[in-house]
Amino acid sequence: MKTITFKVTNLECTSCAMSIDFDLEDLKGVVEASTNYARQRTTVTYDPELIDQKSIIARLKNLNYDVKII
Ligand SMILES: [Cu+2]
Repeated sequence: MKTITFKVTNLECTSCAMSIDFDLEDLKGVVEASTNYARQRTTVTYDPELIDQKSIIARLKNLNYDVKII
């Protein structure tokens, strides 16, 4: 398993944070997603044999979130 942390700069409320987590956890290979609204951070644990970092970021961008890898 690998873990990455992104900064998501345009979250508007805690339910945005929750819906990011649900969306990411729908992706095959994502084990856990956890977004902290106050810190504007999403931490994702994933299986690198099933999904890569690029696909996870692409998913967030599709949802119109601004993502920076930190
Ligand atoms: Cu919101």
